[in-house]
Amino acid sequence: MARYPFQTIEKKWQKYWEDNKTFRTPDDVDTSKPKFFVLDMFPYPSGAGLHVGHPEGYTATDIVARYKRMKGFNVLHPMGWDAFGLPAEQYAISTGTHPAETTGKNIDRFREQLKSLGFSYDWDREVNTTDPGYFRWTQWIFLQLLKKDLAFMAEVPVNWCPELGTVLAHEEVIDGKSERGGFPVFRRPMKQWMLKITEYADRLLEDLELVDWPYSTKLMQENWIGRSEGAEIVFTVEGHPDETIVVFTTRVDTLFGATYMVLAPEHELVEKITVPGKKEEVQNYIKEASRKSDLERTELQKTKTGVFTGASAVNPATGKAVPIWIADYVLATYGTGAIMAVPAHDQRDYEFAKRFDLPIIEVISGGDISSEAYTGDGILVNSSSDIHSINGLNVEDAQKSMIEWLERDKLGTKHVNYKMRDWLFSRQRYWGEPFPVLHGPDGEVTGVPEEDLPVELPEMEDFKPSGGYGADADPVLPLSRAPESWLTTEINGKKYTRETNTMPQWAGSCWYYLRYIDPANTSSLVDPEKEKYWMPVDLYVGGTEHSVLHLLYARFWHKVLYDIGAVSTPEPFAKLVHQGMILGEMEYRIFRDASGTPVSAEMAASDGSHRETGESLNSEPVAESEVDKKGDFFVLKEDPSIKVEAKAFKMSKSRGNVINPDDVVKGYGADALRLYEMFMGPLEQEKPWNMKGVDGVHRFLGRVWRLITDENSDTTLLNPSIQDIDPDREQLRVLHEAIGKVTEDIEKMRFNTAISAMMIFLDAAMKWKTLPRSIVEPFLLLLSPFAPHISEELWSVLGNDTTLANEPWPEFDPELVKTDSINVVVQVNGKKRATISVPAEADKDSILACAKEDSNVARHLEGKQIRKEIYVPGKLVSLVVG
Ligand code: ANZ
Repeated sequence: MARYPFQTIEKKWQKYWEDNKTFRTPDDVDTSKPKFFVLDMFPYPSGAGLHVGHPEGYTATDIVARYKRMKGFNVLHPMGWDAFGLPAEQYAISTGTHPAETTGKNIDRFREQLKSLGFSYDWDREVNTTDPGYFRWTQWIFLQLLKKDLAFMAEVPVNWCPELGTVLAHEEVIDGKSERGGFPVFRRPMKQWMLKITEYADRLLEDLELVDWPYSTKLMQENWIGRSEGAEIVFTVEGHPDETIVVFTTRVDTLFGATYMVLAPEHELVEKITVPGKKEEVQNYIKEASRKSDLERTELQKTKTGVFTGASAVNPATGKAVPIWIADYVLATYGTGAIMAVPAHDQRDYEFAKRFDLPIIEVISGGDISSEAYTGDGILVNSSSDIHSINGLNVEDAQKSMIEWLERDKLGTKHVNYKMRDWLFSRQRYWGEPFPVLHGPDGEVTGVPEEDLPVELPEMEDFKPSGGYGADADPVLPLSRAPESWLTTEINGKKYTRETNTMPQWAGSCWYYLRYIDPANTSSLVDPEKEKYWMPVDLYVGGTEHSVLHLLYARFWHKVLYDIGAVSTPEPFAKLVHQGMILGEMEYRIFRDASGTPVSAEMAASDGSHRETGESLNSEPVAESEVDKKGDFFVLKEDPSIKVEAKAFKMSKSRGNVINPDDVVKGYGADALRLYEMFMGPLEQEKPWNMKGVDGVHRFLGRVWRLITDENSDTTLLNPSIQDIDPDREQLRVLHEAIGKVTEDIEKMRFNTAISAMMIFLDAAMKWKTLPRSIVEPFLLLLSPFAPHISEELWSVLGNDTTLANEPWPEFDPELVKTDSINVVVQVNGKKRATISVPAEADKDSILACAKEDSNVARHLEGKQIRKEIYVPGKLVSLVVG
C-alpha cells in the first residue's frame, strides 16, 4: 500500500494552526457579517480518554465550521469540559488522589487527543465547569433561581442510591436503577433542593415549535413533560365530614360510571379513613407496595392487587356511596394520588373490578364490555340523576357539560396535569458546585451575596461520603466535614452555616454554550451585545442519550435567563442533530448441527434450535475473511448457500470490541479517521465499525496525494501533470458536479455522499494526462473541511504560502454541469428500437418528435395508432401502439 507522509503533515499543520491561531474568533468580530455558532456537546473528560463516538459528531460540526468560514461567516466553534461529577470522584476515592488532580490530567489528555484530530476549535474559549471563574456564574444563576422562588428546599420522597451514596433525579433513574452504574435505587423521604421546572412545563412544551430538532427528540420531551388535560373532582368521605378526596381524571364524562375509588398506598388519608377491622391488612399492603418500583407497580404488574379500607366516598354525580380501596396501580407521585375508578372504560380499573367483584357500569355506548373496558368514543348512557344529566351527549359535549356543572357547584375544576416532576437538584457528594446558600441560626435560608461568589470547594483530604450504604442509611455529607473556616461564616454577628449538598453534574452543562461567547467576562456571565450577536446556537450536535436530561434542563435555565433579561432568545439551540452510535466490528457466527454440518442461519430459531427438526444447534464465530456479502445477507465463502449470522454490538471493554481513536490516527492518520467516520453512513444512523473501510478512505487520500505530488521524486514536489492551462469543458463539468454535490451535501449534513462525490471527481481526474491548476485548487478546497491536513499540505505544494482555511468556498456554476447532448432510448411496445441523441435542454415534445422520426422507430410505427407516449426525462421514450 502506497502511503503518504500523514504523520509529519498532520503534526506540522496542527502546529501551524496553533501557532497562527488560525481558528481564533476575535472577541470583537465584524458584526455586519453573518454568524454561525456551531456547538458540540462538550465531553465529560473520563479517564478512558476519547472513544470513536466522540470524533463522529465532532468531525461533522468541524466540517460545517470550516465550510461556513470559507462561506464568509463569523464562526464560533468552541470546546470545553463537563468536568464535575461522580466518576471523577469515584476514581479519586479509589486511587486516593484529589478529583481536581485527576480531572486536570484527563482534560489534558482529551485536549491533546482532540488537537491530534485537527478540529478547528477556538481553544482560547475553552471552558471548564470545575473552574471557579466558570462556576461562579453557575452559582450566580442559582441565586437568580432562588430569588424567583424557583429553587426551594423540601422534604420529599427521593431516589436514594446507596451504592453511589447520593440521591438522583427522576431522569437519572431507569427501571428502578441508577442510569450510571445500574445500581438499585430506593424511594425514601429526604430534605432536598428542588428546582421548579414544572412552572415552565407549558413553555417547554409549546416552544418546541420554535426549534428545528429531530421529531423523535421533540416527542420524547413532550412525553416526558406529559401534559394531560382533565379535571379535579372532589369526593366527600362518609363519616369524615372534614375530609375530602380529590381525584384527577382525564375523563370527567365517565363520572356516572365511577363505582369505586382508589387511593395510592402512600396517600395521606389512608390511615385516617381505614376502619379498625382493616388496619392490619392495609398496613401489610402498604409495606409490600413500598418495596416495588413505579414500573413494577404499573407496566410490569400482571394481576392487580389491593385492599378495601372499609370506608366509602360519595359519587357527587349520583349521590351514591362508592367503596374506597387502596391499590398500588395508583401512584402517589401522579395527579393527586387518588382516582375515581371507571371499570367499564379504563382497562386497569376493569381488571381490578373483575378481580374484586366490583360493579361495572357502562356509561359510553358503542362498545362491548363483556371482556375488556371500552375506551372508544360513543354516546353517554346511564348518566342521569337528580343532580345532573348528560345522557345522549357525545364525549366532548359531555365533558363540557360536566366541567360547567362541577365548577358551578364547586365540586371540581378543570385541571392540567404533568408527568414531569420538579427537578431534584442536590447531591450528597464532594465533586460538584457548592450551593451559594447559607443557613441561619433560626433555620432561615439566604443566598450568598453575589459579590462573594464564587463559593469554592474547601480543601479536603477525605471527601468520601460516609454514614453507611444501606437503603435506610443516613448519609453524612462530605462537605459537612469541611474545616470550620469554610463551613461557617458570620454576618451581622450571627453565625451562618454553609449548605453542604452540592449541585448535580447537569448544572454546569445547562449554560456552558453562553460562556463560550464571552469566556473571560468577570462582571457578567455573558456580555449582552455579544450574546445578541451569537445566539441562538445555529447547530448543536450530540448523542440521543441527552434527549430529555441535558436538553430539557438547559432549555429550562435558558428560559429563566430569558425572563430576567440575561439572554435574548427564548430557545438556546435552533437546530439539533444527533449522531448515531458507532458499534463494534460486525461479528459473524455459523450454526452447526450435532454432526458438525453447517446450517444456514435462517433455519436457526431465536432459542438456538433448528426451526424444522427442533434439534439444538451449536454456533461458533467465523472470521470476516471467510464470509461474503450476498444481497442483504452474509454467506459462507466456501458454500454460499449457508447464511451466517452477522451482528454488531455496542463497543464495550467486556466484549473486547473497543476501537481506540489513537490507534487509528497512528496507523492511518487523523484525516483518514475523520473521513472514515463521515463515510460510514448517514450521520444520524447507527453503524458498525469496519477497519477495511478505514483502509479504503486512507487509500483514497493516498491517491489524492499522488494526483498532486510527483511520485518519482524523493521530496514533495508538484506533479508535472499539473499545469497553468485552461481546463476543457469536460474537466469543468466534472469539477462543478463535485462542487454542486459537496456544497449541497454539507448544507444538508449528508457527509457520506459528499465524500462519494469527491471520489467520483478523483476517478475522473486520475485519467487526465494534464491537470489544470484551476481544477485542482477548488477540489482541494472542497476536500479541506473533511481532511484538512492533507488539503493544507497539497495547497502549499501548489505554491500557496498561507492556510486555505479562509479561502472562499468554490462557487458552483450550474451552466457548467449541463451536458451538450444526452442519449435517450426509444422503445416501441417495450422493445428497444433506437437510441437517439438530443440536446440536453430539449423539451418533451421535441424529443418525442425526434424519436418518431428515427428510421427504425418509424418502421415500427408504420400503419399503427400510437395509444400511449411515455417520456422518462433524460432516459427513455416508450411508445405503445395498437
Ligand atoms: C377516570 C377515568 C375513566 C380515567 C376512564 C381514564 C379513563 P394520563 O392520561 O396519563 O394523565 N390516574 C390519575 N391519577 C393516577 C395515579 N396517581 N395513578 C394511576 N392512575 C392515575 O391519565 C390520567 C388518568 O389516569 C386519569 O383519568 C385516572 O383515570 C388515572 F374511562 O379517571 B381516569
